[in-house]
Amino acid sequence: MATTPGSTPSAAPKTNRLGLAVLDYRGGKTTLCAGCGHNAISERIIDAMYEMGVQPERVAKLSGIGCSSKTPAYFMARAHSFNSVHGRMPSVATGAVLANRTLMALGVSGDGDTASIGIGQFVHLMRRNLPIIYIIEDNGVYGLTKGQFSATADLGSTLKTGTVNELPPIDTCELAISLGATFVGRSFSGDKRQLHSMLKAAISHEGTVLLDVISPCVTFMNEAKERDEMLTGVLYVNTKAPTFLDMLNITDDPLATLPASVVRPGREVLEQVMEELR
Ligand SMILES: Cc1ncc(C[n+]2csc(CCOP(=O)(O)OP(=O)(O)O)c2C)c(N)n1
Ligand code: SF4
Ligand SMILES: [Mg+2]
Repeated sequence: MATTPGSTPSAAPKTNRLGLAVLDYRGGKTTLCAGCGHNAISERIIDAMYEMGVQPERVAKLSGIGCSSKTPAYFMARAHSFNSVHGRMPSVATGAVLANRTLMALGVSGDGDTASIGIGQFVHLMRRNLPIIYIIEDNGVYGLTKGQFSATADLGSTLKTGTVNELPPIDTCELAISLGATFVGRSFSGDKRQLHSMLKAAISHEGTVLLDVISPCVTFMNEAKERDEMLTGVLYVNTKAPTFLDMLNITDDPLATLPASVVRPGREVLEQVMEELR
């Protein structure tokens, strides 16, 4: 290492097993409110991916619409990214993973994106055991559209405006377990240690991971939950279930790399199909 005479050599940056520094896992500067829980979750994702030595270019970040769904722009700039339509991330993620199983899918969604407009797509994703880490950044409100209650808001929780929620919440973890997700957990954006460990475990899991992360919206919500009232941690794990890729016997190679001779049926096959339809 080159040093100026009289100066002490500066320490080389710490790197992971790929020789990458934590800087290689960072993204753009956040535009979310100061103190938003979602920012803390992005930080934990950066740390966990760095420590696990995940190649950023192997990751596909997928999201819907919402403050939470904007966050993939704030971590892992070197990864692939697809910001989809409100509540429609699961179908985009399914297509991406089926087309290229070498990708590690990381879905980031909100409670509105998942449990309100997106509930139909969410339930079908959870029952397929598609390999994906699906994070719900759960604040009980539609933060991006200025704080309407979502379907996960606690009964009796209040907005800063004083409006009280009178509907019972959907428990996304309970739903995911009942539908067949194979790694289900709940954490809190402010619990650095727990969330960090759960993300690292999630990265190692093969199958659908659902992490519901309580993530306060400091701008619109008066928090009804407090950390001590919530049961957090990994709630369910099943490492034996076949993944959707196994069930469909999906080839190891990305579909886009397969030659026409493999993906296009020959004339005889087409003639046989036509014959069967006659
Ligand atoms: C089809 C459609 N309907 C409604 C909207 C308006 N909209 C944008 S974000 C959002 C809710 C986001 O809430 P959530 O997923 O909880 O994310 P947060 O902002 O709280 O992180 C809504 C209703 C939209 N963009 N598209
Ligand atoms: S409005 Fe709420 S959810 Fe959106 S960035 Fe601000 S604090 Fe976060
Ligand atoms: Mg929300």
